[in-house]
Amino acid sequence: MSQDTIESILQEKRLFQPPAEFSEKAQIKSLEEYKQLYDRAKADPQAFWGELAEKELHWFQKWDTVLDWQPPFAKWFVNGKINISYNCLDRHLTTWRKNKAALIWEGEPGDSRTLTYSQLHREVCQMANAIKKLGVQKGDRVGIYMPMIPEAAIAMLACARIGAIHSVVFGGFSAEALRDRLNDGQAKLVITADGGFRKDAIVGLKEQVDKALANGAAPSVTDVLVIQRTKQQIHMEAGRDRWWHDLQKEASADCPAEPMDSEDMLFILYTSGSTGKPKGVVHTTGGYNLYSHITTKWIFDLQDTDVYWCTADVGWITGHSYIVYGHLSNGATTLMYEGAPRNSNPGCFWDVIEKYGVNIFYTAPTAIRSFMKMGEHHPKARNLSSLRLLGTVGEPINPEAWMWYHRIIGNSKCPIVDTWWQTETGGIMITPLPGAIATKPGSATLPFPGIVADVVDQDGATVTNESGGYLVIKHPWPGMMRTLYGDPDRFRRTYWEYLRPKNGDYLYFAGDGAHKDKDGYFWVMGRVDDVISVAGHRLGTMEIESALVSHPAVAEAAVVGKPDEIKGEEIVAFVTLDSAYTSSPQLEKELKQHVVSEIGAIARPGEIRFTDALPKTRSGKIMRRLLRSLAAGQEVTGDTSTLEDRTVLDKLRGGA
Ligand code: 7RM
Repeated sequence: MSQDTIESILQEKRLFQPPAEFSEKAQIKSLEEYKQLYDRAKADPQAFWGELAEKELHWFQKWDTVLDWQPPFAKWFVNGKINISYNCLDRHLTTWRKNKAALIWEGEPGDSRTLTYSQLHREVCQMANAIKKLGVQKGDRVGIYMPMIPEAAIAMLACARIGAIHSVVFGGFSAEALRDRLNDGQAKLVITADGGFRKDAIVGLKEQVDKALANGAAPSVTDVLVIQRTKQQIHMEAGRDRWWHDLQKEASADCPAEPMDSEDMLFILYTSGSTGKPKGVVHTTGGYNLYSHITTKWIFDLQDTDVYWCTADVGWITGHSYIVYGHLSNGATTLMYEGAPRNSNPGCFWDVIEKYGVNIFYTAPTAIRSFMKMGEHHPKARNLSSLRLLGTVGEPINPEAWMWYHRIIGNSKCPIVDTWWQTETGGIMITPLPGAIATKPGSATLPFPGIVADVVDQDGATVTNESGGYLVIKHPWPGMMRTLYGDPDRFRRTYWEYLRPKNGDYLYFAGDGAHKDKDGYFWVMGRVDDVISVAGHRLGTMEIESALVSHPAVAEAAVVGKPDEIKGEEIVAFVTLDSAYTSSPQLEKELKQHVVSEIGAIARPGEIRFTDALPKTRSGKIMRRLLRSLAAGQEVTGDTSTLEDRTVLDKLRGGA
């Protein structure tokens, strides 16, 4: 981001106070209350988290120690026994919430379903018993590859109930990406559906599973459980594949939740890093349950009658923490929508809000920017007066989009929570508490109580002026990732040893750059590593490059992000070809398609530029900084003296 933009952002003068009528009823009612919580948590984190864990959650057995911190490895609520499925379901059944809507689901072709807490509990127990019968035991890994249907949440909760570790793979990923993730986690079972409705098409999920498992390529998988959704013809492999509706008929609805150790693994979720293969982020039971629960309660300001809707997919961390676990643990009503806005149905989100009287709405800046483009007449034609709180997540939100969201969707009365966090953090880290903290368009504002965030330089020292630096977290928190699955060393290196202050402290480095303004507000600027954010989805440049070079025509590839008005960034790939091939529009198409089949449609390059050579340093490192400027159509500035061959740059400029 250019210096100009940083300066203009930091000069943002608009300040939006929480509306008085909102604060009065809010969970956290004032800045003073926030500050008290924050200071208390900072002064005595163990007491702060221990008291919340006791008050907010059910434990089969209390812990001995709140935190055991052997940097960078943390254990929370040591020896405590807990089950998150119990906290999300069973404990509500003895209260008035028994027949409250837990999950409201709106299907893409217009079908819908509502499950009360007792109905959801019943289905989760049935699925838990069914997968037990298939041989799944405590500690086994289960792949979940599903469309946005209630059974996706049911499958997660069923795993959690019996202590199986789920690994949800976004339904938009390709068979290859699915296979890599199943193999990395050595999954025993895959839960999927025949297909799913995506925009105006049907996607063959089971078909992708078949491809992923073909020829023994994912040998750990012995069983596949298939939910019937689209009813298209699919192949069912005898002895391996079973229909859920067959097993459900025989499955008992009695399945006590397994008391899990607080530090037992709850799930693995893969996320892109700057190098090679995706990282299996590990979250454990007790700490994650508490952190997703309390952030949900305070940030989304849950009230008993709220209908809450998050537009993310359960395949991402946002869907895990803020569609399923955080909200059900609180006994809230969470809405799940299978559809997506598109030109043929540009108002579908606003229809859903009107139909269900949604009160709290959580979406991504990229979606907001596309709504702006579609025009305000769509939301204006619907009654959105039920909304009282709005949220955003996934990438920095530009002040213009923030203002549009505030005015057009929020009718200038709803607070906006711009929530900064990551797959790795388990829950929201920097955010307004909507009844307490005044907002500035484009800033995620202040850290959640218990989170010690800072902006530091390369030596890990606090940056004192507003010039910016690396965003770090200085103290462990309950929702933090515990390790990378099967690779504790990479966990240590990537997150905890990137920045090491002289005093030997461990800082968690998130991979983002940020600024802190005079009021202590955080302005997150985006990734400083080789991770691209396309429509809020994290993609590693290396993953895409590996996909490209796996095509016989490609000799070398370098991938960078180019600013895009709607999606935040678009993928531009610089490619050199094997001498037996020549560039052509046909080959460009083929390479794009190749990336789609290797990773999935979200990774499709917007542009492929063929070139004779890539700009490299003498030590052979591709100079992405130059490529980024070129991709954006900007002048290449800064130091180019380390370039091995300067003519390469001239050729690239010439549009070679
Ligand atoms: C929840 C999620 C994480 C990355 C993170 C940032 C970016 C997310 C914001 C944001 C600015 C925000 N998990 N990011 N939220 N940047 N403001 N409010 O997105 O693991 O998929 O991505 O997303 O770069 O590091 S994620």
